[in-house]
Amino acid sequence: MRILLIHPNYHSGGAEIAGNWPPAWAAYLAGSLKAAGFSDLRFVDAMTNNISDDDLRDIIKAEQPDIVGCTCITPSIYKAERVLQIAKEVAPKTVTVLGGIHATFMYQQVLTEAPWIDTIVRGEGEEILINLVRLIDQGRWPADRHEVKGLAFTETLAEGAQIVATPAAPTIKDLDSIEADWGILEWDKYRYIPLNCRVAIPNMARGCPFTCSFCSQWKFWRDYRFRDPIKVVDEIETLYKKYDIGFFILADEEPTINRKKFIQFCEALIERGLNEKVLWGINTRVTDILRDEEYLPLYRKAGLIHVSLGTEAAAQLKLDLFNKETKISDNKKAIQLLRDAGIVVEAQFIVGLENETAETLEETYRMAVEWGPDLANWSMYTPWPFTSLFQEMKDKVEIFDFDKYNFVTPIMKPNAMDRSELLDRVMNNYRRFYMKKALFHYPWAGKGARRRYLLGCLKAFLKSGFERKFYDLGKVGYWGPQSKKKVNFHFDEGRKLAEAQTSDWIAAADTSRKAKPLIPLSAVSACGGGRDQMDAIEASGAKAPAVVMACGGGTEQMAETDDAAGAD
Ligand code: B12
Ligand code: SF4
Repeated sequence: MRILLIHPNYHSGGAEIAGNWPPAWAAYLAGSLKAAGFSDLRFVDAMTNNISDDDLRDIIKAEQPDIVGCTCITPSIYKAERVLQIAKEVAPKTVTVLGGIHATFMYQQVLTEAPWIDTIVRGEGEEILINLVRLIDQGRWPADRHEVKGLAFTETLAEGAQIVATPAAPTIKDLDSIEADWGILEWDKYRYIPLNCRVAIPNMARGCPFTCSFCSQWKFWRDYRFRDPIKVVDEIETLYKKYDIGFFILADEEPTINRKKFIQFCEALIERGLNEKVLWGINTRVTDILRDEEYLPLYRKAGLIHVSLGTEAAAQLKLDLFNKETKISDNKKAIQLLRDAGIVVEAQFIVGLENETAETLEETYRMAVEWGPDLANWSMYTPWPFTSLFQEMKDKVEIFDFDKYNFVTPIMKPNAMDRSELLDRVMNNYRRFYMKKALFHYPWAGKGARRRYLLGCLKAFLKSGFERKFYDLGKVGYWGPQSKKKVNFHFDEGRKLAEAQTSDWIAAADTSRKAKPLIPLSAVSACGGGRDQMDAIEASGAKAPAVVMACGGGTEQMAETDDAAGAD
């Protein structure tokens, strides 16, 4: 049974300007497949190696795999569909499998527009893929495919073709049962420009207990689960000793929510001396930083150098729309605390909703200067069709060309300006912010790792600026304010929206919560869980929280409890 996993060759000038990143999905799936006895496996990273369709065709032809598995997020969906089309053309007997978030929720549309895809794996891939591969190995594909949970496929019946989804598979409760096989990656390709070293993306926790309205992640992973922090440190030790990584980011949505485990993780890194060898970064929430003020020096000592904070907005109204349940004043405080602890802090703003104006964009710049983060990031609001915010505003979305759903292309047109004006103003914020930082901040930011890191980030920015990759500026033809009238986003306006399939998914999530109902309600509410979660909890018959706090920092947070849902 020969399996070929492929990461599609999709690029957009956002986070990837910091270097080449190893696709974690492939390592985690490969580890599980090998543990189940399927070791004839190869991985092709078409993105990092910038592999053309023709070259990919030759590779697949030479391999003649039994199964080709490809990943997709929303923006890479068309590239992923093309990868599997090529696979089908050159190896017609191969079973083509697509996984990842976009296909999970948009399987109807994907299977309709790409009928060469034999099946979609919905949700977390490890267990479902093993079940699928076993079925194929036993010669029971496609006859018994209904028996595998978590699949979607097209079935040809007498009445015609019909798209079928089998019941959603349960989430993987014991994340420690998964061991990544990082050995399938070509390690010398994965370099992090700011530190000029190899980079990895291990995964410590899956899911998020919050329900921000613009975000798809909490919905995708359903319940929140955490690995044994010591096992994660073992993995990092291997990544350091065997693959020579010098930096990693945790792939997690929110690794700090369980403070007790996060502290164990930090202490184990220190005990093993890994903190002296490897620096790392995380995404997290403002509320956790405020809660953990006293632990920030420990986090820094453990090697944490970069925290990307979901500050999201400069206006409280917008935070409320996002169901973020944080306060503007919290943002400033969290940034200051991180900087005081010697940690590089990045503030993220989401811009480009329909009510964005020149003034609101200016306000985000003013806030970025006033709050004083080391790095700031203005992401274009991207209406993932499976999010609650999208459901509320879908009448106003005009562009369904998912290739451009990438945080750097303005998908929404604000009422008060056109898209190129929006891009220009965002660039104006970047120019002013980083000019100030480059001249007055980074060169004087002490002597240690923080300064080195910041100068490295500046190098990555400059490199992508010169190459015109930053924000896809080269592709859209933006050369500065004078060129804004000529900008062309190359939208394919012929693309139409199809409904996302989330209802069975939400029902499955609710069921899994019912099975393990004791989400510490104080934690959920204290950290900003919205109605969706609360409904699930109430439906489960659990007791409602006595106090619903607007933002984090409650004494009963998950950090203090081990039997919290997702705490282990
Ligand atoms: C690390 C990361 C990156 C890295 C590395 C990407 C890479 N090479 O893999 C970098 C920095 C390059 C990056 C870039 C971008 N990213 Co990014 N990234 C992430 C992050 C933080 C973690 C992803 C990860 O590794 N997760 C861990 C693995 C194990 O999970 P997974 O990939 O989902 O895989 C599991 C399942 O999906 C499934 N599965 C996945 N693929 C397959 C395939 C098969 C065959 C099967 C069976 C199963 C399966 O099984 C896996 C194991 O359970 C996520 C946010 C998050 N916390 O998840 C955003 C995220 C994936 N990124 C996102 C985006 C939009 C982008 C960019 C477009 C942004 C930009 N303009 O720079 C680019 C696109 C780059 C590209 N071509 O893929 C969005 C996607 C949203 C969406 N709805 O599509 C996310 C979710 C962030 C967000 N806030 O919304 N990203
Ligand atoms: S905190 Fe909000 S934005 Fe971050 S992963 Fe959770 S739901 Fe998404």
